[in-house]
Amino acid sequence: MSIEKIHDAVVALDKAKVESETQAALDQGIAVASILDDGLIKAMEYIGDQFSGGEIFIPEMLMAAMAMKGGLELLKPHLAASQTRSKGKVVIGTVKGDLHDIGKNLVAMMLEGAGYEVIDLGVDVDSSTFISSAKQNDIDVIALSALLTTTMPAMENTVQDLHEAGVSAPVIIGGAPVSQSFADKIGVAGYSADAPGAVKLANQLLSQSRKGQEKR
Ligand code: B1M
Repeated sequence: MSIEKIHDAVVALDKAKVESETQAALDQGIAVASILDDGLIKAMEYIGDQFSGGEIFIPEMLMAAMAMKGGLELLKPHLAASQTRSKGKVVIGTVKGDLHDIGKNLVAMMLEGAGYEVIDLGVDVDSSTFISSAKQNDIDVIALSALLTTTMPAMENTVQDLHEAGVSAPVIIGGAPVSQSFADKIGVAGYSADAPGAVKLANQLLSQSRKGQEKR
């Protein structure tokens, strides 16, 4: 069946096969939501678990993410047409002064693969850009990345500036020099050491905020 072939092609890190099998599934009239949930996203969850378990490493995860992105590109027009609702909106960027983007890109891809609408502000992003994007786009989660110890203060400043600007969306952080204790110190909603963990964090935060809204 095409869905299994899509799943297996992502796990095999084969972007061309993901694209051809996704196109075949679309041509067969298989539901877009099923291709996304049971094919691409399920495969990325498997990849994420393998990464967390130390069975695969960053190059494989990056290749899987790129393979999945190939399939996602084919689904995008259909997702818009069928008005499939996104899980939520995340704005992501690497903080001011920091040009590293490979990990941030991985997090963005994994979030997209998990069903989020991701606004990627790129690298060297100042706090005012995060603030305006969060305000203009009704953002659910703000994800900050830093790879340099020298840009950790920029992360802290961004969090302070968001707070002072009245942006209430939860902030999550990650990147090699960042830790849970730093997250606690700067008062953000969560820290993740890796991309699959960032997806889990976003899922948790959104389900908490929806439960809070239902109680009201
Ligand atoms: Co630079 N660099 N670099 N670098 N670079 C490091 C980070 C460094 C550790 C190398 C070293 O010295 N051993 C060091 C930092 C030392 C420190 O601060 N403690 C360093 C330095 C010093 C520098 C420069 C200052 C070098 C110089 O010019 N003298 C300079 C700074 C430029 C700047 O940013 N202003 C610089 C430049 C560069 C390049 C441009 C050459 C290039 C970046 C290319 C690019 O990104 N497009 C580069 C690279 C490639 C690296 C290393 C080798 C690899 C980083 C990487 O992509 N890792 C790095 C050494 C290393 O990490 N071993 C190094 C793979 C990536 C998938 O992992 O980004 O950690 P990572 O992402 C992970 C997690 O951290 C997490 O999930 C990802 C995947 O699971 N994560 C998040 C990341 N962001 C998240 C956000 C979240 C959640 C999780 O949101 C919630």
